[in-house]
Amino acid sequence: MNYIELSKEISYALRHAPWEYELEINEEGWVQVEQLLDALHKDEKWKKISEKDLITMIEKSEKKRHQILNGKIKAYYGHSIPIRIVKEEKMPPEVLYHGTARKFTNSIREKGLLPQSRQYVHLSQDIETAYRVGIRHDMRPCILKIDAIQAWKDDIKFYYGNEKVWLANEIPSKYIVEISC
Ligand code: HQG
Repeated sequence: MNYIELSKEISYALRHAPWEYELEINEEGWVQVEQLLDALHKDEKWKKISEKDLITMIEKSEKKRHQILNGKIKAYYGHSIPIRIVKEEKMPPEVLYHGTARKFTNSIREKGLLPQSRQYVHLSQDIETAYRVGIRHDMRPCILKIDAIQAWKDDIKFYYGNEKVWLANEIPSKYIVEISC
């Protein structure tokens, strides 16, 4: 079983295209596991997939991307679908990080961090996580340091993704206190 490929397909379905799989997704991003399995079974490749495989996929993943609870599955973050996924508002840690490409930094300095094609800006709990996010865009990524607690005190809302990932609607540039490339 190729769990990485399975995880990518499930992320695609839950974050970006539930309608392609005829999934009913609720406002927190939950989908019935049975519905997802039925959709996957239509593909020869995933014909034998069971809920147990989904659980193994989650256990084996190097990142916490999906959760299964009470017969439902959701993606913790990353959504781009038009229906707004409601996330839990939470006080952020003092500092958060964001890894990005060198070519984006001028625009980010000017406009702040914007969600672009996703519903939320994605922030990282630590520098190492931010580096891994950034390297997807640039082999020598830039790490932005965000004064999250000041932003929060100024009424910018933060939402919990998982223990490494925080979300925000946007981060105005005045809270980006350091950019190291
Ligand atoms: C950039 C993956 C120009 C932003 C990751 C980023 C993460 C701007 C890119 C999660 C900008 C969007 C999300 C502005 C932001 N001007 N560029 N004003 N504001 N940007 O992929 O945060 O492995 O949509 O810096 O690890 O890179 O899939 O977001 O470079 O956790 O589970 O616009 O997805 O998780 O890129 O990644 P993305 P992201 P998975």
